[in-house]
Amino acid sequence: PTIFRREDYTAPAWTVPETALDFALDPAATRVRARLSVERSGAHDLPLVLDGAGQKLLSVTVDGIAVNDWRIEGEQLILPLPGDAHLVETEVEIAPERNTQLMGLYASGGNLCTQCEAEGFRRITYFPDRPDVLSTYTVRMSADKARFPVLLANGDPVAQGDNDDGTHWAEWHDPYPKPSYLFALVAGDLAVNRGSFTTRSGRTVELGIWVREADLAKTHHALHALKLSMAWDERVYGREYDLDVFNIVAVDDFNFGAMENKGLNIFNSRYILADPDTATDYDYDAIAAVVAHEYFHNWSGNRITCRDWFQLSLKEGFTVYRDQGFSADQGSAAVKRIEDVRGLRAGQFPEDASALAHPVRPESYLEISNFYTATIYNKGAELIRMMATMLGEQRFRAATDLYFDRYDGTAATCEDFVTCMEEAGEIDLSQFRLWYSQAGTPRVSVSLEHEPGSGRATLNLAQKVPDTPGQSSKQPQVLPLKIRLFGAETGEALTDEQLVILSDASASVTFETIAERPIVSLNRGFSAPVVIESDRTAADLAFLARHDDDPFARYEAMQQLMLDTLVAATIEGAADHAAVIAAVADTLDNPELDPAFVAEAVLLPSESFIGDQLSTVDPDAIHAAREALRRDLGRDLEARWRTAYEAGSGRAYAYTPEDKGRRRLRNVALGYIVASGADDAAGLAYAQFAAADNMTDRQGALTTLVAGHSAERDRALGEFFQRYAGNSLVLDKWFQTQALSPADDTPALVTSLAEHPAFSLANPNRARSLIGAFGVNQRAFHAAGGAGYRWLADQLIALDVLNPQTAAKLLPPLGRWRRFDPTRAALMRAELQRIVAHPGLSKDLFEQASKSLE
Ligand code: B3K
Ligand code: ZN
Repeated sequence: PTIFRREDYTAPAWTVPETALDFALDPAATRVRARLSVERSGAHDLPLVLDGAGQKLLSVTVDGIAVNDWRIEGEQLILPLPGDAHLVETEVEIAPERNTQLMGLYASGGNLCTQCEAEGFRRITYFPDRPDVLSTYTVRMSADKARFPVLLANGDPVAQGDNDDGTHWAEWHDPYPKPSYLFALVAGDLAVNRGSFTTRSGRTVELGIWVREADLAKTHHALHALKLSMAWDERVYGREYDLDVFNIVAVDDFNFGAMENKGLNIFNSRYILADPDTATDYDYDAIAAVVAHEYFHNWSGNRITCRDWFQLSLKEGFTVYRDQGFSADQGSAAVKRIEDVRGLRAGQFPEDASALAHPVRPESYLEISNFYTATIYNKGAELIRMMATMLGEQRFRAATDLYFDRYDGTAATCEDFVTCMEEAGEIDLSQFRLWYSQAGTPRVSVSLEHEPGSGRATLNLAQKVPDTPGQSSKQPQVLPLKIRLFGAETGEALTDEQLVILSDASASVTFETIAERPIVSLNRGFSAPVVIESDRTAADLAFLARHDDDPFARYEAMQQLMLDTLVAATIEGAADHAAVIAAVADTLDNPELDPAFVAEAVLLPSESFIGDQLSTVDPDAIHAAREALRRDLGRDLEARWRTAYEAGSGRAYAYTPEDKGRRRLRNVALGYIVASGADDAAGLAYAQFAAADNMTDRQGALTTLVAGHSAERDRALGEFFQRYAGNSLVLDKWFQTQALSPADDTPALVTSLAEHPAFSLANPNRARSLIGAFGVNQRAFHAAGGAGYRWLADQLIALDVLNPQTAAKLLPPLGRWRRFDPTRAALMRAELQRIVAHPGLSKDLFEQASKSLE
């Protein structure tokens, strides 16, 4: 397969200022006529090259005359053209109902919809399918009126009408030039929840959320979130919406979360539909975040797009940073930061430590779909955050203003963005750019010395960026570390918060007039996405967990204390739990802390995060160590857990930050009560399950029950399935909860669930709910013998035939073989080899599996 390289970029030889598309829509056979006005760019005699894939080409004309001097090379249509400007028309036929990849035009639940990013447009029509060819689109659609009463496309509606054969038509026009990956259309039988938003300059935008009729009542949260997002982007970034309509359509079959098509976002229905009975607090938060994310792309992605796919983080990293800021403003910013860092550590750090590690701006790829990763998205967002920290709020805003102003209407690069940060921020970011080119998570070691006599304290810092595939002997990066010193005796802050920028391999910072022994609060707010190795003792960490004024640092001290204990217990078979128990008790006893924060702070690090700290992951020892600590925390603090549980009980459901926090702490407390082994525990969990007036409490109780063995567990699983048999999003939770279970029967259960009549590989949400969840269940997936590895490989091979993109996304757990003992590693490698050798493998899965073997 062809390797695409960043260094090979060349500007397009032909531009396409205008595109007119005409669709005769039919699930079995859709005809697409494309009329492209093309212009030669610069002096050259290259032919016009149009990308295509999987379609039947019916005709080609140039300036209205049929031609036959074109040829197909690979999947491209090569057309020599004599002049500098022509009108090129093609007609093709495609079959949406046979499109199981869900890229291009496809059918979902009887409706037709599109997904074009990154390279799906070429599955609809022949076109220069690359993000730096911007064109103005006019789209005409016709379809059977009874089956497809609603016809939507990008931009504004222009005209519509009925034909006398039972079909109807509609025409849409998008005045903003856009790349082909932002094209969208939807045809279907849909109902709409309408709203409107008045922009700060007084324009009225008509909003619509389109779903199947029965789901209309579940669209209010998403519509509200959309309005909040529109106002937030005006206030925080000065960005106003630019069309008269903004539509969102929810579909059940979707390869990822949602898509920011200009004026016509298409969403996975799990990020739109919510009511208290079917969606958890987590779902509500995620819906608001994804609605905001896609909306924010209108500026960071659509008005300014990417020059090539190596620049993907230009739009994704920045837009994630923007949606994180939005969510932080809706509730507790501290808890949001904790959640984001937990996500980074669960998803991106392991990627950076694996064979699939790649820089935020990659150098090469086989299949671009494989690069929609936590590194591009979440590490990319951390890069923006570091620049924002170094610039300060005002200069960062000036820099984003400059960026939006200078590059509006163009396809830009990461370099363009950084240059704006430098110019408006009056800062030199030459060395900072290494964050874009070097992969791997920097490790920072920290020690603090104190001379009581002179009152001098010295903080010693050293950094190392680990080797990653194809990259070794890396240069030191720019690490903005927020720090503060606290007095070990008084608990007082001894300094202000300082921003230390570590840019050398090592450096020291000195502090004078430090009378008492200082303890350092480090990387406050997680100001740099690094791993810290410090010489702080358990007592120091417990101290910070109690006294630090930065909530993130406080959480972090607690996590580090737990992690040190769990790592020791894993290696030595047992550890002293007293310090952790005392710190948790202290946190639970502190009336000033917000319950949402307490819930985060008392939660033990996940089994896989503990594994990430070890040179060789021992899943069984980790599980045993963590369960032992959970049991002791449950027993020793049982009265406190019951108090916390009661404090959160007896309230009617409301989705407010306060109630969310209470529910979260209550469910965490329930987990510890069950871990204590108390006789009434399963009964208590079942009672919560049965009485719950919302999905957060119902699923919380179910998760707790599923983690153990009891009659209540089986009863709850059965009732849950019956109650939600007709709701596929909730059934996903039923599969997922079982696949994530730490109980010892999970491998067997997952194998049988794959045979369940409600399971299907064709729906990506369902496939992910079982296969994806099992892959990240460290204990179950790595159960001795390798049956889990074999099962995953079988599923991926089967899924690859239908949907390569989704299959490839689920492969990484198998690629982590280097982190495990030789027996497990050999079993994992054998499955990767089996995948690579499978005939007819997609390049998506081939790239992931073959790179994982290297
Ligand atoms: N831009 C899309 C992701 C497309 C993924 C293509 N494999 C959604 C988003 O990031 O907003
Ligand atoms: Zn995005």
